[in-house]
Amino acid sequence: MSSNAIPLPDTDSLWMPFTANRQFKAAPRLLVGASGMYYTTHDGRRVLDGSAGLWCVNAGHCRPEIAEAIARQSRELDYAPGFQMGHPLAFEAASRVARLMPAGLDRIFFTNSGSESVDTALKIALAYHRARREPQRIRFIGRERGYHGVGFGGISVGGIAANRKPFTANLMPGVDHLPHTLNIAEAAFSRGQPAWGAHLADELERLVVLHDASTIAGVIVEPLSASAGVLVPPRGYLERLHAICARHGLLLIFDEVITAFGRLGAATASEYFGLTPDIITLAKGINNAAIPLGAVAVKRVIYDTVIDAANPDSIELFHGYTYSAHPVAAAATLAALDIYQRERLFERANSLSPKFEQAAHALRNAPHVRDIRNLGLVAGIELEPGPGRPGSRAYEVFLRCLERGVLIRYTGDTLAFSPPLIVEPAQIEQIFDTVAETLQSIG
Ligand code: PXG
Repeated sequence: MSSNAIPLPDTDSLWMPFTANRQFKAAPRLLVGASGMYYTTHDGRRVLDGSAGLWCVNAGHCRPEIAEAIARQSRELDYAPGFQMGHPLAFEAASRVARLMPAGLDRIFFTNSGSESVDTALKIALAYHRARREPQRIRFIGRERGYHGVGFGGISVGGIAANRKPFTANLMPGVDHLPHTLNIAEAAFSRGQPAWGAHLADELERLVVLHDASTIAGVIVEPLSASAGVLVPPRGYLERLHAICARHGLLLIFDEVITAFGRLGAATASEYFGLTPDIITLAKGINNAAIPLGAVAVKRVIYDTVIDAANPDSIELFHGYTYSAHPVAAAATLAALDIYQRERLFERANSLSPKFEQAAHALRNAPHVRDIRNLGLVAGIELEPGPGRPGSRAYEVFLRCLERGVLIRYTGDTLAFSPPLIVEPAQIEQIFDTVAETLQSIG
């Protein structure tokens, strides 16, 4: 421990999320500061952030403009009720977010997280079909290995077995799943979108036959599935899903909690792929993760249909959160979107992505590497499972990289990379060189 180490707090009371609590508390790893591309650890070390926090700090850490906007707003109007009252920044933030969405998705509902955005999107889909007098459209189609947060709606349409298993008896009814698109035998080491796998979208057609289109409300997928190990959509796959949804009147929901706000080099993955879904879920990068906020962008026709179905003086959608469009979160959003625009960070991500791809794939022959997948400023390196439990080797790599000054993520046996969009080419090298050295060093 260096001389500027900070004493460790008592760790007993906190029940940590998605963490092996006993393992962590036996050897805590604390972050106490951040700036730009770097974190500072409790023992005074600077660590390069290879994961943008949890895929969310797209403009880099502790941006003064965002901090000032938050401070100013906290002094001026700390909180305003969002039910039957409004405040200007809520409307301004909605307009600004809408401008970044594909044409037509210009109605914005604010939440506080990605999980809430997903549950909100599912409710809006159901409300829409009710409003257009097809209330029997109640089913949703998700996808294996999909991650849509941790609400009951999200884990029901999600396809990560561990997140569902303890709750299987309580999941939302009427959900079916598409197969996931990862096939290492067919598509190992694909650069960008794999050529193999578009036909997997036709499974949706099969599910439509099975359940009948008239019972299905919508389909929800991550355009690029991040949390379950960086699953890049095969070329043509999303286009086919889109066409099948359109043919049968199913709402297509893109969960862009990770992919929106520049991760793939465009404002949204929808824009990147040239597709317009019906609903997009947002969070994380929406305000550079400076304060919790999520949002759902919907096509105007969906909003109009739900609104027009109610009496003019009635609440149209019985849904919302105490903190929907919290003034401080809205102020942070405006400041973050200004930075994205001023610094052209989405374009920057786009122009860095060939370099990022090349640096990731340079590890192709490193020990234990089974597959490498990438798109935009996202990469996944899947390792051969270690001799211990699944994920034990990836955990060891994560720990050793942290010791070497680079923070990465891992999920199962896959290492995941998603640096802030301000990353410099030399830092991209540093991230992957550190992983390469680490892989050489472990047994
Ligand atoms: N949808 C998607 C696509 C996500 O990636 C959520 C919904 C839920 O968001 P909230 O804000 O409720 O957590 C997410 C969250 C990881 C990791 O390392 C990914 C997420 C969260 C934490 C860790 O893969 N994604």
